Amino acid sequence: PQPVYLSDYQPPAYRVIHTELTFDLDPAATHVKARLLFERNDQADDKAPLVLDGEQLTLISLAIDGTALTEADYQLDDHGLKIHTVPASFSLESEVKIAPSTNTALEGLYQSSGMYCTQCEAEGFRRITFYPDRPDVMATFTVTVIGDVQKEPILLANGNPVARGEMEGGRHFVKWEDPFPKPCYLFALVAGNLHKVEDHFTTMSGRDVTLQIWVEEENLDKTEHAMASLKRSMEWDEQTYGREYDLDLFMIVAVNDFNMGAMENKGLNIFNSAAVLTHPQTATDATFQNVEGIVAHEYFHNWSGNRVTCRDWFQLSLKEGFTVFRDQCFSADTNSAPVKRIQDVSFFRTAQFAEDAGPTAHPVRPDHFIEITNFYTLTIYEKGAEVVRMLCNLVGWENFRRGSDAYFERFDGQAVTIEDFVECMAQASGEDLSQFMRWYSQAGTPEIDAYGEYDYVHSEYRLTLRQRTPATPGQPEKLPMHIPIRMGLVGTKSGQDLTLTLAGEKLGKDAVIHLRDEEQTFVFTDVAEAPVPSLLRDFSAPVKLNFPYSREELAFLLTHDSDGFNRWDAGQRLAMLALDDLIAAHRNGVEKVMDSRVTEAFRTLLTGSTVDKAVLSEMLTLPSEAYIAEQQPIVDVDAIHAAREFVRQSLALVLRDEFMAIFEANRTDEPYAPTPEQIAQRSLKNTALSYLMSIEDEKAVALCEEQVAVDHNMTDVRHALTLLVHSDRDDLSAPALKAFGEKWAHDPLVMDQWFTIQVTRPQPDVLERVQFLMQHPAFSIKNPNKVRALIGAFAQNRVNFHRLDGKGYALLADVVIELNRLNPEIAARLVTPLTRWQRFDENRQSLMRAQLKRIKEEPLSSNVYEVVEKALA
Ligand code: DPP
Ligand code: ZN
Repeated sequence: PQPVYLSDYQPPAYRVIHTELTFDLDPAATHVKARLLFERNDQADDKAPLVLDGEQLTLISLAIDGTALTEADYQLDDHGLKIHTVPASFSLESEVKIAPSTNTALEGLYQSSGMYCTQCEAEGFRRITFYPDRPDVMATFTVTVIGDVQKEPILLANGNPVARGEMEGGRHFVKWEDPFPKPCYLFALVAGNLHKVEDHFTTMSGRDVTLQIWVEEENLDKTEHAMASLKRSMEWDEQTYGREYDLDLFMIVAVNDFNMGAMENKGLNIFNSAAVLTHPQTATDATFQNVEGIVAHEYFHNWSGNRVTCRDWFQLSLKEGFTVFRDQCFSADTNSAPVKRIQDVSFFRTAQFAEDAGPTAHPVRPDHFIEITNFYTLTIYEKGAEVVRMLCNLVGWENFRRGSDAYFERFDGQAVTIEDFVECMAQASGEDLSQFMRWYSQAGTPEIDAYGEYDYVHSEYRLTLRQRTPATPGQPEKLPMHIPIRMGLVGTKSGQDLTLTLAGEKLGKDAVIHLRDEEQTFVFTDVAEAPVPSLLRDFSAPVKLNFPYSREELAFLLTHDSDGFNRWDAGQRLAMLALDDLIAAHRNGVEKVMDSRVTEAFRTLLTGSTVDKAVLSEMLTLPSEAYIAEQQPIVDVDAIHAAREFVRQSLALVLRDEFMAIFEANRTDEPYAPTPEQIAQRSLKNTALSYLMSIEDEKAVALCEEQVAVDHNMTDVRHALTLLVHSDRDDLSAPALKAFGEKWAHDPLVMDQWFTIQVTRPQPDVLERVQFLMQHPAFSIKNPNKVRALIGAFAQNRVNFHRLDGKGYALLADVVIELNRLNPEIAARLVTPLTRWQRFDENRQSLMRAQLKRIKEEPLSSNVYEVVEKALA
């Protein structure tokens, strides 16, 4: 497979003015007729051939302006069709045959639980018909769907239904019109025996929009939260960005087999059922919040993605980074803002930093790729969102909003680039953003070494910052980045933020300094007392910042920093220092000793804390094993696990009564509601229970059993069941797991949780469990959710996946090899943990590489090929 390059971009020679499609549905032989109105672009050569994409299509007929083409008129291969000569404007009629029932890749038109559905982003439409499958070709669509009256009573597509009727042989049709020009990746079709929940929203200009969520009948009671989230999103986008919905109908459909979380098809969003269905008995608080965020994300795409889309797939972050930033702000406004930020950053620093440091590292705007589905990454999405957040902070919200208004107005109905977006922000603010653009082109996480010095004599604080971005594949040399650092100086006597005066200018008590050079020194004057610097507040840039804090200084920031995020981060840094010592002790076979400063910090949090419950629960949570691993030069999975368990147990032994008091104080019999208050309370209570279970405290064991049995909500049940299963009390957990599995055998989303609970436990029987569960009737390798819940979750089980006999790696490779044939997109994603082999000891390195090589010997899809090739380069 050959890469495509951003620098090779050429505008299309022909544009599509209107697209008319007719689908005659059949599992093995769906006929798709297309009538496409083409016009040659002015700049194009009048001899330019018409090039259409098409894969896995059986061509039945082809005509231009009513005249059938013969084989001499065109050239057909596995990737498409080239028609040698065409007029300046013409209509192309084609008919093809496709087979939805055997489409296991879940791209294009396929079947899921008996219904038909589509996934076209990025390049799935070429599996539906011959078409210029690129986002810079935007057309209006008219779509007629013909199906069986009994099997497919519901026939949906984008836009508004304009006609429907009965046909011969028990068939019927519905015709849909989408008046907004769109690229074909936003096309959608759904057909099946679906049921709907309906609601309404009145837009800011007073238009009534009908809202529908379509599900299988048994899921009708699981749509309430998604509907409420949708209405809140619509209102938020009006109030925050002035964006109004544009069609009279907005539909969401839940499907069980889906590669992604959800898809923003115009007027017809298709969702993975895991990203839309909730019920207190079946979904956890985390799922409720996730659903809210994804519903918002897809809805927000209606403007940031659909009305204004990407010129080419290298610009993917233009819509994804911006839309993730928008959904993050929405969730922050709707829930606890500091907790949202803590959770996002905590995930980001673990997973995106790892990606940015690994063999598949790429810039927020990549400059080449083999397979675009491999680029729906944390870098494009989450780092892209961090870059937009920095832009927003750099220009200020009001300018950002004016820039965003200009962007939507100027480029409505167009396919544009990241420059177009940033240029709107530069114009709205007058800022020079040229150096800032490097965030889009340079891969890798910038590292900042900071050093500070207080001069008592002159009352000055000198802060020196030095930046360096490590080499990444294909980018050995990096230029300095423009890094905004929000900061304060916290007086060690007063415990208060001191006023910042820089070069004679008073900046207030919390300010942003701009690091642009490789090294810069900032001299703060009139600093009345010795300060501790609080740097990178609210994680103001996606960088690693090192400052030689003492443990006393971190304990001080933990209680005094005015920035909630940095208070949390000080606690994490303090815990990390203690963990580092314990990891070293474990490796050297020396007795482990708990750092009393950590214990005392926890005691203060548990007894005298004024922070709200949601934040408190985060502050009581230790860095994850994955995050700790990211901080080590060589990952020692066993030492990390042992050290972290030691800290948990030490804290639980000393602070048992305090944890128990927190648990008791936060129990409630209130009926379940996914409100921020209740979520915070449950989170805090369950965090306390986790500590108590780490020492298998008898009372805690009884409380877990009780919490599973009361079955008040899935958050509590799942948490308690997980604690039991992950403890050594198999006498209790085995019957509880069995009962749970039987009770929920009918609910695929709950069975996913049942799989995950079992294969994430630390006990050494997990590999055998995975093998056993792969034979379970609820498991199917063709369903991406099952693969993620069982195999994906196992690969996150650090002590078991990284077994020294290599069997964990071999199991993953086996599954990747099988999935490579069935669903290349999911296979390529699943292989990720093996690509991080450089981070481990030599023994594990060679075991992991051996499995990568074994995969590489297979006849590979371009998806898996690209990832494995990079990993072994
Ligand atoms: N469905 C994916 C998302 O919303 C791709 N657009 O991010
Ligand atoms: Zn998106």
